[in-house]
Amino acid sequence: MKDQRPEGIEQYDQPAGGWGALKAVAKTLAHQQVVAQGTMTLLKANQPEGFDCPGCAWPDPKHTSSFEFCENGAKAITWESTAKRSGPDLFENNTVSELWTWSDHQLEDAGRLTMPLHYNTDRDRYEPIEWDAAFKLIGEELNKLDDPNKAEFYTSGRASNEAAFLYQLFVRAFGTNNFPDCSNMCHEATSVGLPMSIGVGKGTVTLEDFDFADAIFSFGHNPGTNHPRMMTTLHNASRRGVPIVVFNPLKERALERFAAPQDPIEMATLSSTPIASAYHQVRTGGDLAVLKGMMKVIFERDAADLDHGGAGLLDRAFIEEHTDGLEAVRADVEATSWDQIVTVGGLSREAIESAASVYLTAKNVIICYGMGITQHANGTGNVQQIANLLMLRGNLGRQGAGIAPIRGHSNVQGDRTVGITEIPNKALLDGMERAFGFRPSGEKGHNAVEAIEAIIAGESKALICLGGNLAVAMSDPEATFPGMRKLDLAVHIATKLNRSHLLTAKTSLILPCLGRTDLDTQASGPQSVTVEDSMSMVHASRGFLKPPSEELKSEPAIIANIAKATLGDRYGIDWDGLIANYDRVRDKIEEVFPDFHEFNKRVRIRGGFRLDVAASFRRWNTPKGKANFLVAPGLDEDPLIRNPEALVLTTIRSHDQYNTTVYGLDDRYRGVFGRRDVIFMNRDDLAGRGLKDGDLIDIRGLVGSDETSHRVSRFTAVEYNIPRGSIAGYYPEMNAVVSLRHYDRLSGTPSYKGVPVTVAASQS
Ligand SMILES: Nc1nc2c(c(=O)[nH]1)N[C@H]1C(S)=C(S)[C@@H](COP(=O)(O)OP(=O)(O)OC[C@H]3O[C@@H](n4cnc5c(=O)[nH]c(N)nc54)[C@H](O)[C@@H]3O)O[C@H]1N2
Ligand SMILES: Nc1nc2c(c(=O)[nH]1)N[C@H]1C(S)=C(S)[C@@H](COP(=O)(O)OP(=O)(O)OC[C@H]3O[C@@H](n4cnc5c(=O)[nH]c(N)nc54)[C@H](O)[C@@H]3O)O[C@H]1N2
Ligand SMILES: [Mo]
Repeated sequence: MKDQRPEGIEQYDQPAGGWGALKAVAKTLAHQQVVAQGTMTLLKANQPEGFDCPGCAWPDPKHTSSFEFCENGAKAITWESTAKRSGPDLFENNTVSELWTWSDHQLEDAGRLTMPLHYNTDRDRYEPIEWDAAFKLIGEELNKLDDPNKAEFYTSGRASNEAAFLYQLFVRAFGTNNFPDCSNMCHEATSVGLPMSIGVGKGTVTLEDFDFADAIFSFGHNPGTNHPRMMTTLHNASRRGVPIVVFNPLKERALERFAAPQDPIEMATLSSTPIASAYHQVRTGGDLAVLKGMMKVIFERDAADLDHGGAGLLDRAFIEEHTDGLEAVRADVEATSWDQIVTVGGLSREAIESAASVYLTAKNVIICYGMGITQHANGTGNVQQIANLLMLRGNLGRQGAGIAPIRGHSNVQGDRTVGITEIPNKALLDGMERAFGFRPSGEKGHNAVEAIEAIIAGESKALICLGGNLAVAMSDPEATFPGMRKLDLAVHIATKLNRSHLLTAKTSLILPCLGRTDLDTQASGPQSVTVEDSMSMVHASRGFLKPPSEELKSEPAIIANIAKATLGDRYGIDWDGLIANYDRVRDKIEEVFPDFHEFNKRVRIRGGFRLDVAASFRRWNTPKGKANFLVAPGLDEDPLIRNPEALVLTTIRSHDQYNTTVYGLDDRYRGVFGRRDVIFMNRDDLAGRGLKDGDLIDIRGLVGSDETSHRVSRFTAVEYNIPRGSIAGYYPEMNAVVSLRHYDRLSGTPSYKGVPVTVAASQS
């Protein structure tokens, strides 16, 4: 009975999408007081003349010009174009200590920032400061450092190509490669893993490829919430009869059933379309086992086919001509027993065999994946096994087939393309020298975890953040927060207030910037910026709303001014000229990165253009010029998982949040309303600990912790359909149990989806 469930927990029986999604948008519009302007804004999202939705990085369908409805895109847009303001009164009436007690939701919900702010230590308040004074202060503080490597320059993936490019130019001219970015916490396992496999750290498919796929596999992503426009693609594929095989510990509603808000018949008849043809509830962290299991089946059936005089099931021509390393992978897979695979993967051998059958029956296969794959201690290994599986049957570099990492932030891929990387390669250094006449340092800089470690150790003294909420997004607030408070300089370029801004340093500044939806006017008139989506399409984005305050500057303008105040006329870079007309920034991008040839011309073509992804054409930019089959040894991501007391926690996004931005407290599709303090658990795991649905529990992380650290208390256990041994809770709250030292050694990606923990009845 419903009233026996914990408060706010209900069974959600509807399909994803449908009228529920339309109602949710109406509610968001009203809450942000943007009803009239809001609907107009929504109509311009992802349209040729409009702005790029700041929601996700899923590509726009080129051929349609009608409004593509997306509930969570609508939330992202209205959250930015809200009528609410964090003006001077807010900061005069509340000390930073008082603001600290506000929830993450309350901080951002106060509205758009309206003027530059400088922290007054004596009054414990942020106070207005003139822009010029702010820039001067930043320049002085940066120039006080005896080594440029003592500063960290963070980027969150909303920054446009133009902003990110100017930022890396400034930072490299300043003299460091310390570029921690959100990608380090997200798809870094892709950015590191895929170049080793296929010579490029990006996906190989285009949106059109989905029309030609014969089977689609989905590992560890939740498109109904995080990439809702992808549901149109999956919905169409399902209706064409394409099998969609899902691996996810949770039964995500949109991957089960989806009603397309665009589909008049489904809307009128309250019907929906099944999405997954098979749904495998893999154990958290069990993907490596499943992938090896599928390869094992393929090798076994291939051998049997050869024995019976067949031609085998592998694409031998492709393997021969294009790849290296198959035998080592075969040996690793053959040495892995079915017992191990079934135990670690949490799926039966039959289930894995049936998935392999779908794979073998399909001529063209696309494999999509998200954070369930990358945010593990063996995230890079996971990604590379996906590439292996595809290569066995030549499913790369041909129509309807390929690898599709589903990116996060709307321009996270573009930021990397235009130079936000702590490991600059020769092409980048050569390009910078060609375009600007100086050769930047080639020394490796800090990624996100390394930057935080250096800050905690007191080695790094200054932090500049181009967007984001680094302290809250990062693991281990117990270690991260006090570290941030030790800084000499903290600068945040932001649209809205968040907790990272409240971790004040000796000198702290908040610099308010324009968002995607705002009109950006510079000396030559209104400007467009450009972004790159998950499928390497580059296109323009132009905001049109009147900015929330006349004080706001664009991100490129803020960066150029910081650069001028810090560097003076070092290297003769004409910062004012560059920001007067962003075409000039794009000309420089083209000079540094030849792939952007005729950038200004091509970006003015409707729909933009695709950057060359060599692997899409079977050109492999690896040392041997071949795609590499790579071994990921073993199956367990962490020995602690073997601890009989341990459960593996995965940290997930609710339907009402954008990363650390919490729009609301509902997670509709999972049946959670009005709260986030819940942990999803299997019935047997509860019973085994003497617990039941609704009990208050304490959770303790086991990696790098002692009895008292990495603990959260008084969460409510919710009995849920999740495999035994796996539990799930919300990000960012659960970062408190994730150790900063727990990450993938190859890529540095924190293991947010594979945290060994213990759970017990609450002691407090
Ligand atoms: N509305 C909205 N849109 C977003 C975001 C947002 O927060 N809100 N964030 C953006 C960003 S930056 C990113 S990176 C993407 C994130 O998009 P996703 O990759 O979808 O991210 P998550 O919600 O973290 O969840 C991943 C899914 O993986 C599953 N999972 C967890 N552990 C495992 C595992 O071990 N194996 C497998 N196979 N599955 C597992 C979870 O059940 C969940 O369904 O979305 C982007 N878009
Ligand atoms: N436990 C756990 N931790 C995780 C994850 C997880 O799944 N589990 N996911 C990780 C992932 S995938 C990512 S990408 C990171 C996200 O890490 P971040 O990118 O650092 O975090 P966001 O929450 O996206 O940043 C939100 C802030 O960005 C600012 N902002 C919004 N729009 C703009 C803009 O247009 N310009 C500027 N300058 N600022 C803007 C606002 O001030 C807002 O408060 O978190 C990571 N952390
Ligand atoms: Mo992300």
